[in-house]
Amino acid sequence: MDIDELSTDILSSKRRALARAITLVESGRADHRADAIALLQALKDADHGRQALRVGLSGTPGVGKSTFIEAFGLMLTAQGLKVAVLAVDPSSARSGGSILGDKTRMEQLSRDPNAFIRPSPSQSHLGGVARRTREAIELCEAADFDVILIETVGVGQSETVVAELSDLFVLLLAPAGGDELQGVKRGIMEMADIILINKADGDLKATASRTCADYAGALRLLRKRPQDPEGFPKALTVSAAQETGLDTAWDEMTTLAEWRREAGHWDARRRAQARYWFEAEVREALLSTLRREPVKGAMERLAGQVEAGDLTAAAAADDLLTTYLQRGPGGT
Ligand SMILES: Nc1nc2c(ncn2[C@@H]2O[C@H](COP(=O)(O)OP(=O)(O)O)[C@@H](O)[C@H]2O)c(=O)[nH]1
Ligand SMILES: [Mg+2]
Repeated sequence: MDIDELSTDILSSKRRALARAITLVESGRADHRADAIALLQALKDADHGRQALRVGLSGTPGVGKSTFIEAFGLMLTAQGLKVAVLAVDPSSARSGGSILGDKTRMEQLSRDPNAFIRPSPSQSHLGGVARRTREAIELCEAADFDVILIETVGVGQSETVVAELSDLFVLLLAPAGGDELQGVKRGIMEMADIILINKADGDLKATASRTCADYAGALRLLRKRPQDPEGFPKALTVSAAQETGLDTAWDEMTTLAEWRREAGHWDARRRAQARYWFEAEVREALLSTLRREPVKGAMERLAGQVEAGDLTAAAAADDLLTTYLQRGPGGT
């Protein structure tokens, strides 16, 4: 694989090169992994200075994510912006289909020359999906995309992953009657920069406005975050189907992003995310070492000795780590 050529082609925004590179970072083969690492480093070394606005988008199935991305994406490409759509879909391995599998709802966007849609590959664990998405984001950014939409189904942990991958985190909700805040976990609320109540049209319009007011109230009760200007996080109503409120949503996103950029929060967040993912890579690599030979077998043997009462758990763990991680005994 010619890494220099691939890197040059990505920097020249060649779509096929971008698609190939994403396939490369998705591969589980060791030689592919080495190429992927070299490619990503080559792009860093090129110092292209390109930054897309990375928008994380989360919501439960049926809330209208695909419909929203299609309409919102087309609005942005019509403004001349280049838009990439990626997904963090921890369920894809189980369901066999990806979150963006319903490409029918994104038919127009997928044909748009200024858009690039990449479904989530089948992966067995969230860590693998997170890494692939993080690297795909870097590739899209190097290929000069202006906006990267990162979609996820709200299943708890995956929102945290998406928040750690994005500059802005948008939560999509459906209109709901009653005074229950739809069981949205406080932790998720606290991550949101903008809450969009979708389906604010037809019979649902009035309910959507009430739901929006409820969430606006709930957001005001949260502790003020240093990375927010006055009035953020905020709740808005939109209709992806009727394509209303999308321009306002975009205005709010860019206003917030600009403010954060000027106040230094944008760079600070990206630096913190870089550190977070480095540490995650190290942890993941250590864990996979444990799952591979020779450590796996050694662990099995030691476990047997612990079970039999011949070794204490602490002594066995110390033995394993000392032998295989070249760590001094008793260290942590
Ligand atoms: N009334 C209305 N229906 C919508 C809107 N957006 C999506 N839907 C409908 O909600 C259903 C789920 O939409 P979809 O985009 O597939 O949701 P996803 O599972 O979050 O990707 C579909 O039947 C859509 O037509 C909207 O703005 N208004
Ligand atoms: Mg969908």
